[in-house]
Amino acid sequence: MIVDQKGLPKEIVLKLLDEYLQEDMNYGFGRILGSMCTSPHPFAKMVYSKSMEKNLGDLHLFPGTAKLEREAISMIGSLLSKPDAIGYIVSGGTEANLTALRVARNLSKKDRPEVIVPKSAHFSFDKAADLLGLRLLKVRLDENFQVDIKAVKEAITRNTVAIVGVAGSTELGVVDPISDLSEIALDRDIYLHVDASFGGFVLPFLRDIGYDSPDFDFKFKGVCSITADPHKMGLAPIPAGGILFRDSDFMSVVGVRAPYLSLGGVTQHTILGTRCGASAVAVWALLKHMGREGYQKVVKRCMELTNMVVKKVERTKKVYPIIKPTMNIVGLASPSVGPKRLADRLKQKGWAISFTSNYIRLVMMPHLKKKHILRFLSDLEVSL
Ligand code: 0PR
Repeated sequence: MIVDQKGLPKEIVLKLLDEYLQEDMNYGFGRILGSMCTSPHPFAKMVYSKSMEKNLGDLHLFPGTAKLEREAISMIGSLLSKPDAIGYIVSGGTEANLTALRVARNLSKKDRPEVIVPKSAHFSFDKAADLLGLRLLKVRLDENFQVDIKAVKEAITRNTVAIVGVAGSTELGVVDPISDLSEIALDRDIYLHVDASFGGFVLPFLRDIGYDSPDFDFKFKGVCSITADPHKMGLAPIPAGGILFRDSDFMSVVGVRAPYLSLGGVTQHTILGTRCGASAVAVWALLKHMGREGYQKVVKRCMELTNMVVKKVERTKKVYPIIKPTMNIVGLASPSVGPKRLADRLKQKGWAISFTSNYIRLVMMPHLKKKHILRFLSDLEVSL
């Protein structure tokens, strides 16, 4: 395809666009059960679309947006027991995890840096390891799919620069024993990063509404940084990830001077230069508009759907949850039909779900309603 010499009228371009975009799935149809993203909140979309020229890479042009980013981080920090946390609204969990490991590596000044992650860690850590020249040690999980603490201790060497704990694993929503990891980190003086990319906007509200939700955040003194992404359960438009650090000292090892920017230059601590200010503006506006109560309601609804799935599948006797869900993610094993075959059959019926080698995986996101899940469960039953 080439760029035409003469441009096309907007109506024609829009028609052409539609031909492509109608191939995409739509959250509103209630058929997407395998995604950690959802339809952004309409208010956030409105605010975002008004702020698209904002560039957080040039703070002197956009000091108001910079202030909003700081406040957005402080509000997320308040959900994670640290309103004075320092951090950035980044492009997503991948960049957030990369940023954290960059800080950990630079702090340690080791020649052959190693990072310990649970086997359940998201593949963004493989990317970070590749980019940062880290050796990644993936340690086993216990019978609850949490990282095995003994295995973490055994994996520590004099080259260890960081330990990672996951608070809401991608596949099953499991929370690692962050309290134990924190103790190890403090004891051995090792950086601890918590990936709450998904759980960061679920776990604080689960506790509020009376669920027995595990502690995972800055409450534990060993936790140096946390990933918590607004573009997952935070209802923010993509891209919006969150990286938060316990204090500003951590930033000193990743500062890069941009000498020509503004009067006398500035120091950037982020990986990206030009950064999406609209994301920070939208996250700020959403947190203000939703309040804790707004998110509590969202999480409550998602958990009601999750509990409904667990209850109904138990009756079929042909499918069962791999573990009791901690949050709104369910792994379902189906001994009579393998997960791939089952996922294929469900796909034929119009459902978008993901699967692993042992189970199909459902993520009960805010775009789903009870009627969608009931329809899914009846399709599931005839697919077994
Ligand atoms: N950490 C955890 C625990 C994650 O689950 C994810 C993404 C990341 C980090 C990386 O975040 P970004 O994708 O924002 O960089 N987890 C989802 C997954 O891999 C991402 C996703 C979301 C995939 C929506 C598909 C989809 O439709 O499943």
